[in-house]
Amino acid sequence: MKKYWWKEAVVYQVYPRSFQDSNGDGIGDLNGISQRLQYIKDLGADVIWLNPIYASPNDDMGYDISDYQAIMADFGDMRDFDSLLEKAHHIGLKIVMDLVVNHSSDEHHWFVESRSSRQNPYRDYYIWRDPVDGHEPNDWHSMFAGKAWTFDETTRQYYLHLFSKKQPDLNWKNPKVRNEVYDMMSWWLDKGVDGFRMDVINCIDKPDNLEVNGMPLPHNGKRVHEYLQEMNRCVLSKYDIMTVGEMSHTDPEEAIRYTADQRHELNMIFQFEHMDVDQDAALGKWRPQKWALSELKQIMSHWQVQLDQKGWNSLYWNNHDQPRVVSRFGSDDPQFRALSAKMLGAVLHFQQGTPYIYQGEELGMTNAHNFTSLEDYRDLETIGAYRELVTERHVLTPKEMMKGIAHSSRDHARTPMQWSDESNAGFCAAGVTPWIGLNANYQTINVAQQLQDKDSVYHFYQEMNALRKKLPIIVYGDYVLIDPEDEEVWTYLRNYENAQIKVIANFTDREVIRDSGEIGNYRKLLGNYADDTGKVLRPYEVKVLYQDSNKA
Ligand code: TEU
Ligand code: CA
Repeated sequence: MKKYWWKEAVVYQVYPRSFQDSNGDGIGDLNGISQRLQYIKDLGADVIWLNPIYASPNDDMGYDISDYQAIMADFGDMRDFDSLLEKAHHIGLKIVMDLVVNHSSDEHHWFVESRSSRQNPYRDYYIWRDPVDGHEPNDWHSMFAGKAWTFDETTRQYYLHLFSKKQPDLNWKNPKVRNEVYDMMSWWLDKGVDGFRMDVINCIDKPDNLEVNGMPLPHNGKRVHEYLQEMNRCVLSKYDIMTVGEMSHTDPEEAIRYTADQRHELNMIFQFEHMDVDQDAALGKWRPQKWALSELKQIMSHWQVQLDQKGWNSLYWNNHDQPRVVSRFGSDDPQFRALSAKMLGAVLHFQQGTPYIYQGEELGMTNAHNFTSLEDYRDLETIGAYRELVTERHVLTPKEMMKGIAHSSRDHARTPMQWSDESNAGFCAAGVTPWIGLNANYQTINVAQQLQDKDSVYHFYQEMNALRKKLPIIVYGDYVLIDPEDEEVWTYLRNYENAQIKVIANFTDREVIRDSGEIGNYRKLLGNYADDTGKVLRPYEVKVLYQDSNKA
C-alpha cells in the first residue's frame, strides 16, 4: 500500500465558535484557537480541521458563506488567520479548511446579482426554474425543514436550495462557477493551508431535468467525478495537501471511485452509513431507535474490507453535526462514562483509516442533558424540525420531539469546550454569556482535571496517538472482523508484515465472558482497566493486544 502523510495523520476538528473565546464576547475566535494550539499538539494530533471561518450571516453557523475570501467578523480578521496558520505551522500542525461550495449564502454578491434580473451575468451561477402549474418545479424537501425551492418575486422564478433558503445551490454546470471556486481554492492554498474538507461535495451535480417529482435528493450525480477530476487537475494536484469529501448516501464502491489513487479525485470521504444505525426509517434522528452492535460492526467492517488497498477510509464517531458518541454508543452514566469513552476511542482508532477527533471527544464530553427546553438550542436544523414535526404536522408530541432532540441535536456537539472548572469552563471570561449554554457537567469533565489525571480519557487518546506514530500496523494493517453476530463484544484483528493487533471491546455495562479475551501470546498495548481478568471482560472493557513474530 502506498504511504502518505495523511494516512498516518490524526486530525483534530475544531468548531471555532465553541472552542475558545479570546475577547470576551462569548464567541470562540481565531485568536482563541491560537492560544490553544499547544494543547492540540500535545494530544498528538497532526492536522486541525477548522469548521467554516468565512464571512457569513450565520443562518447555518458559517455554512452559508457571503465572502469566501474574508474572515467572519465574530472570529477575527485575516491578520488573525495568518497568525494562526503561522503559529500552527511553527509547531508542526497543519490546517485544513472547510470548503462549502455546493451552495453559498443568499447574501453572497453572486446571489445578490443573480436574483436582481434574469439577464444578469450572474443569473446562471445558481439554479433558477419557472414554476410548474403555479408550483415548485418539483417536490424536493430541503435537508432542513420545508421545501427545497423558494420563489423570488423580483424575477418570478424559483431557486433551488438543498439546505435553508439562505443557502442557494451553486450551478456547477456553469464553467464560470467552477473556475471561480478553483481560483478561490488556489488563493487559500497559496496562503499555505494544508487541504480541504469539502461540504456535501457529492451533491454538486443536479439532474438535467429538474421538473420531475419523486426523485431522491441529488447525491453522486453523474458529473460529480468529472468535476472532482477537473478540480484535482486545476488545483489539488499542484499542492501537497489532504482532501476529504463529506458524502452521505455513498457506498464503498462509489467511495473507491472517489478515493482510489489512480482516479485523481480526493484522498478520502466521510461516509454516513454507521451514523444511521439508530435512526428511524421515517423520522430519522428525531425518533431514535435501539441499535444493534452486530449492525454497527457489519457496516464499519464492510467499509474496512472493501476499501483496503483500493481507497482510504476516514474514521469518525463525532463531528459538529452528530450527538456525542459516549452518550450515543457508550454510556454517559458517571460510573461508565470514561470507560466507555476510551473503549469507543480504541475501537475506532485501531481500524484502518485516518482518525478524526472532534473537540471534547478526547475528554469524553457528553450530550447536554441540561438542555431541556427548545430555547436552549441554537441550531436551525433542530428548531426547524420541531416546527415542522410538532407544530405543523403533529407527527410527534412535544415530549417525543424533545426526547429526540435530547438524543440527536447537533447542538450537543456545539456546547463550549470544557477547559476547566472555573466559571464558563474557561471558554470565556467570567460574567460573559456564551453564545450557547455550557454543558452542566463541566465542573467534573474538563481539560484541567484530565491533564493531571493519568487515567483520564485525554491520556488514553494521547497514548493512542503516540502508538500510531510507533507502529505502522495501525495505519497500514488489514482488518478482519471476528464473530460478526456477537451482540455484546466487538473483536477484530489487524495484520501487517509479521505483526498482529487484536482489539476486544465489551459494549455492555455488564461482565461478559469470551475466550477471545485471553491475552495468550500477545502483549497488551493498551486497555481501560489497569489489570487483566482473562476471559472475563468487565463493563465496557477494551483490550488492544499486539504480537510481532519477528520480535518474539
Ligand atoms: O452537512 C451535510 C449534511 O448532510 C447534514 O444535513 C447532516 O445530514 C445533518 O447535519 C445531520 O444532522 C453539512 C455540514 O456538515 C452541516 O453542518 C451543514 O449544515 C450542511 O452541510 C449545509 O452546509
Ligand atoms: Ca470572541
